Amino acid sequence: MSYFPQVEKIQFEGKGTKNRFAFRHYKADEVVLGKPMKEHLRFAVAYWHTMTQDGSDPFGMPTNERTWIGATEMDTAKNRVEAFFEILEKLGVEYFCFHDIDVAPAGNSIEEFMNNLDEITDLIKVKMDQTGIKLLWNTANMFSHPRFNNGAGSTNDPEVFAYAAAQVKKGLDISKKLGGANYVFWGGREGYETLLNTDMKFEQDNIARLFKMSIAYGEKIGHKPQFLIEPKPKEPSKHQYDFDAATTMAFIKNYGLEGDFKLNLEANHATLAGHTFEHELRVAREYGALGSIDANQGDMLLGWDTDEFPTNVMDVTLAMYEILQNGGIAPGGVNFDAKVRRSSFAMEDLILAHIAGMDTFARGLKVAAKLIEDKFISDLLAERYGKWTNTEIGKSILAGKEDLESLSSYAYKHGDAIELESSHIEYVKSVLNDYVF
Ligand code: XUL
Ligand code: CO
Repeated sequence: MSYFPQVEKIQFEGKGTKNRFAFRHYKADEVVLGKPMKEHLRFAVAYWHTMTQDGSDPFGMPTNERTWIGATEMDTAKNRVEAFFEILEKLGVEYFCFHDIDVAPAGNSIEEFMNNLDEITDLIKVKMDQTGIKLLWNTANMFSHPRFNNGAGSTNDPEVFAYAAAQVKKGLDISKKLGGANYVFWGGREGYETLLNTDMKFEQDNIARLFKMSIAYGEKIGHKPQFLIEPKPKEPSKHQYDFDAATTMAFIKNYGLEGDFKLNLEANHATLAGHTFEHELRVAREYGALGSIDANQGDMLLGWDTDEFPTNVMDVTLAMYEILQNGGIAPGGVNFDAKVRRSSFAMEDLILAHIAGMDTFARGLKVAAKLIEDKFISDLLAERYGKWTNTEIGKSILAGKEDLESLSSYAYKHGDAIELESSHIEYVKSVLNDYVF
């Protein structure tokens, strides 16, 4: 049976099309900088927003019309698998991501939960084999259930830690079964409410302990996904330990995890941390730790994680520039960790929202590629830092030939003759506008 009988497979029709169910910019096989768009972008659909989100908010009841709700929770879970793969196939998206709890009901015991997971992921595997669609990453939801109210890896209760470990073990077993390319840890409750009752070092040591157990178990079962930590500064925790890319890199290095762990960066998490998305991508890229991205956008006027579908071409262009400069993000990808607005409650909005996100990324990719071809940004850098390579003093400092005394003599001799150059930032931004619009 079809859940979207009115929707055909989405085709590229170009900018002028009046067909809402068509790509205006995303052409999977169009070659950009020597690679087809689909290889640059490696789009993934997120199970939690697309299949389980009901449109409710703290002030209102569910709004979403969803035709896959069945007689029992397991019926619903099975229907969702069918509907999910129909969405992926119709969009031409080749990857997906999920939390354990998104795909299978928790049941009344850990055994029931794990059995449900086995049954549903077997079904998912059949669909993957039939369609060639692949698992970008899975993860364990260690933040929704009340047992995790004081964290999972960072909990004050070793029994909760053991439960979290059981979920991660199962997550890795599933990752192996489905050939997952990455495995994500997002520590929604790995943080604190007040420092008054918190042993910060002990909690972070324990998070690292859980990560090391995960690396060891992956090695034991012969399955080595790229492990990813997803930073976020807050929400639901007041303070999350993996605050942003730089803080998370300090954690990774502090615990010697850099061989196995990279970052999964999310646009709305970046802005919640007071950074642009491109800042977070740049930090990770410079550490050689840019693993994957969660594509969405926040709202300037709201202070929380609104997880909107990305439609801002300027922001996405700057993000895609970082990704291209990184040489791509495979085995990571572009996962739409994004949800339709409460008032976009129709089934078809799920398709339209992904088309909007995919078209925005296609445009961002093409503009970023043009910026690289034209050397727009590299020329700016070469000019701005030019004095380091085209003056004697610049060359001499970089060659390690100077010290404080020699530079002090130089400054005394030349000090007041420094010729400063304007950065012409407004002009630069105006030219960037010409690329984007
Ligand atoms: C929450 C968030 C998560 C992670 C996976 O803000 O982004 O959905 O992506 O746990
Ligand atoms: Co996310």
